[in-house]
Amino acid sequence: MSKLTAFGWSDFFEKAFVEYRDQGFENGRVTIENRDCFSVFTEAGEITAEVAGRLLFTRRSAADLPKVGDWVALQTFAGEERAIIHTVLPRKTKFSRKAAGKKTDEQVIATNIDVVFVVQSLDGNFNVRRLERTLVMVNESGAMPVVILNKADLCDSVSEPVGQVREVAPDVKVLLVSAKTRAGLDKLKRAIKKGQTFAFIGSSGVGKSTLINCIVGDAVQKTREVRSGDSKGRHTTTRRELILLKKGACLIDTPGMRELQLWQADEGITDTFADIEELAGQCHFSDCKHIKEQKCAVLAAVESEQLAQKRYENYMKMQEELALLGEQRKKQPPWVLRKKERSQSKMYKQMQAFKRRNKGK
Ligand SMILES: Nc1nc2c(ncn2[C@@H]2O[C@H](COP(=O)(O)OP(=O)(O)OP(=O)(O)O)[C@@H](O)[C@H]2O)c(=O)[nH]1
Ligand SMILES: [Mg+2]
Ligand SMILES: [Zn+2]
Repeated sequence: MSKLTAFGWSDFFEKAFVEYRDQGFENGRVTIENRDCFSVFTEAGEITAEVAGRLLFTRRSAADLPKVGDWVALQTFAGEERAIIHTVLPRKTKFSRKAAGKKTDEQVIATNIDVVFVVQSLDGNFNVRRLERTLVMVNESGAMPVVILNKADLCDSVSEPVGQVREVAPDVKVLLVSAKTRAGLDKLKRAIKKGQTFAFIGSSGVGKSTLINCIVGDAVQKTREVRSGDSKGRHTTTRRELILLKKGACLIDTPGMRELQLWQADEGITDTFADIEELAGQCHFSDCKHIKEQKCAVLAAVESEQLAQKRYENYMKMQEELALLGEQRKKQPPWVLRKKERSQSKMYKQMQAFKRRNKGK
């Protein structure tokens, strides 16, 4: 197994990379994304890289720029630690959300993930509705979700939350763990396979970084006490980072996210709410919206309590959110956004300054 294969390189990427290899480019994986530069892991080790101007100006949106987890084609220079990222290779999976705030931009959190650990903690953070929402996003990403319920040591009746997860996600694996007492950690460690990439996602303070430290066996990630009283973390992890495990396999730590707004999640909803989608197929009207229509199988199931009211409401809320996102995006042509983004980029400003200086020469 080549070094890069242990960290996720596969035929999928090789096929796309061949033409670049022929042109003398090297392959590498983005481990850290900073404002203007990236850390990239290559056969020769970790290097710092910048994005090629051509890529910066031909991209359709910010989502096309390198993200943590991306495999890229690099131009390296003998004897130098710096490199230039020429191309981002096609992504196998992509975890996105709508950018926080009013913008209607896609924000790519991380890419080429095989398994997303959706972490919640049993100290007041546990929330089935948030779990449903996160599962929609993971299912949409193409990665496999696994639920981790951490801080089992702080909960007297663990079977209750576990049961609730099983109810909303019968096909998803649930790991009950405590990073503090180390209960369940063996199972978690066994789930981490060589050559695969695992991302940890969940609110601040649930213990993502602590779990990663347990797996690595070293304090590679900073962790911090949650505020007593409201179970809220303090956003200790501030950037996404891909961590290479000695045995092969990659872990991606992410900062706890306050908002998880959906980004294009039709398939994610279909997968996560398969029960409701199936019921919808039995509605009398094929375009039934399940709001007040006659002979609506979904409403009938809520009525008979076969479908939990709260689950139905959460489903409807997400459908509405997606419809709204679609409308807002239609109103805002893509070039408007692109122009705004470009005018803010450092490289763009430098280029403008260069042009001004050379004017009239
Ligand atoms: N009681 C208990 N505390 C835990 C457990 N796991 C983690 N903690 C504590 O929870 C606090 C927050 O843990 P972190 O690992 O920093 O949380 P995080 O999810 O990485 O948070 P952000 O980086 O802010 O997103 C730390 O004080 C940990 O010691 C656990 O299983 N039981
Ligand atoms: Mg953290
Ligand atoms: Zn209906």
